[in-house]
Amino acid sequence: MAETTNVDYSTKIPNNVGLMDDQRVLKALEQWHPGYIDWWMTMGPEGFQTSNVYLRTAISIDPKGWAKFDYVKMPEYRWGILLAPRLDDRRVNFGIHKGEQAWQEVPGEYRAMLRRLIVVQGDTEPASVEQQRHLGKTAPSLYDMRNLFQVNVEEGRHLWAMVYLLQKYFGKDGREEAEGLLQRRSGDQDKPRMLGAFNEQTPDWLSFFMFTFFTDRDGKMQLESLAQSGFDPLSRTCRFMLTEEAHHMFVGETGVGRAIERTCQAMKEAGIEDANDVAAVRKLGVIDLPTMQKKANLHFSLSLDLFGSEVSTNAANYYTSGVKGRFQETRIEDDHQLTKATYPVSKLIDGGIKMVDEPALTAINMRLRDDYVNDCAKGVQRWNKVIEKAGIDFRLKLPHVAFHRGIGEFADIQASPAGELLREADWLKQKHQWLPSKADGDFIAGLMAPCWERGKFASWIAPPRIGIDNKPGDFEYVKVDRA
Ligand code: BYC
Repeated sequence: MAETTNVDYSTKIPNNVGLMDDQRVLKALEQWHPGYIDWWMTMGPEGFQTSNVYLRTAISIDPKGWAKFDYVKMPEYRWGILLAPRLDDRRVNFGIHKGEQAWQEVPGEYRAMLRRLIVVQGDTEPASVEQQRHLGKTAPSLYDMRNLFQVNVEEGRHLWAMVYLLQKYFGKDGREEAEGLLQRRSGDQDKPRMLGAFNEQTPDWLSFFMFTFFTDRDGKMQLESLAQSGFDPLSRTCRFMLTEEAHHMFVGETGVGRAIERTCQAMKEAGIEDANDVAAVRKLGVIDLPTMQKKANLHFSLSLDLFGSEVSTNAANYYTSGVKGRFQETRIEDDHQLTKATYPVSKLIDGGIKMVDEPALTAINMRLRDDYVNDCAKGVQRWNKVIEKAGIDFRLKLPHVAFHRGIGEFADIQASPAGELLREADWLKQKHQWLPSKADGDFIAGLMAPCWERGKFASWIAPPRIGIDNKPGDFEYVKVDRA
């Protein structure tokens, strides 16, 4: 079966890449499969592997009807390999190869670079499943539990997507890398996941929602950039992943939005006007807005680190070679080679933060980060609308890009959320005003009581406006197997 819009379910691994006719890759993937299932059973959602979950599965790559919803036990989810349709006469759209036919095979000189990018991308997918594996037990509703598991199975599918590319295009080293992706573990001392944010914990549901809002949005930006790649199979893979990614950010944005809505509602009912009266608000069994701000500060800053250094020769090389582009590359009006262009970069100069023009090529990471910050800011505005509508005098704000950074220009300094540079001692004195403290974490943990009755929601979160797949409010999204 050749590459099609519909997915072939006759092989063990559903796909639209003609695996039946590609026995070498089919065998390699079938050999990788048991290790993957083993990983899923040990590192996937803990305690829910035998429950029936109302999940969407990709059955086509037709944008109008690509998924179907049904009850599935997660280990039986059909993780498939799906690439967006091949575009007629697609070209390399940037860099020194601009205008050439897009590559259907890996160019020898870019092999190491492409492999590295695919492995880094692949590594984040299982990492996030590992980070979230305990959350099912404290789900604030069956609706939220289902969304968590949907995100998890799709991250699993995204791992498959990268493993397919490794197995098909990178021979022996591809196979070794595919194994490595099942060996590393989030937060492990000896074999950690590759990028910083993916070794942090996701201890509670507010963190999960912040993660899917902020960190999955980095995923969106990176996938958009890789979707521009001159290496066509990578581009097509990322284009299809982006369809699924949209739901993950929806889960994050509406999750935080619903927590905010519930807090504002409880404050109004109790007649509390001062959002900063944390003790009074917490007594209502909801999460106070200042704590939400701290969580946002944490997840935003960790996610900024995922863009690498502001000035990066790696990024310039990826771009010049045509392997990784900019966000919405083809919509940008310039020469798409950037040999003479500059881009303003925020830098630390003479003890202050200043904007400096750098060659646009080396500033590719900075530009993508700017696009990301703008995208985040729009979501924060939507959260603020909820607070404003409730008539509460409080607004959430993204912290300065220099705040709490571990990678890049600001990794070695400390700055306040307003971007004011601080001495170490002042930072240590004040950091718990800006980042969640142990006490904040304990308070949130105390609220994380499971709420698994159909149509019911935990005290701290409002119900969604509409159900998944238009299901009614009391729909049993997960049939929890308590055996
Ligand atoms: N942690 O030149 P530099 C997602 C390393 S999320 C640790 O500044 P470059 C998802 C870097 O590797 C999206 N190390 O950076 C979300 C390099 O090491 P080497 C994932 C880091 O290379 C939620 C050195 O520092 N996809 O999909 O321009 C749930 C200097 O690097 C970090 C991608 O990231 C870090 N944060 O850019 C599930 C796309 N940052 O080479 C999924 C693929 C940098 O000297 N990756 N380093 O040993 C890339 O495009 C690039 O590798 C990066 C780094 C943007 C990550």
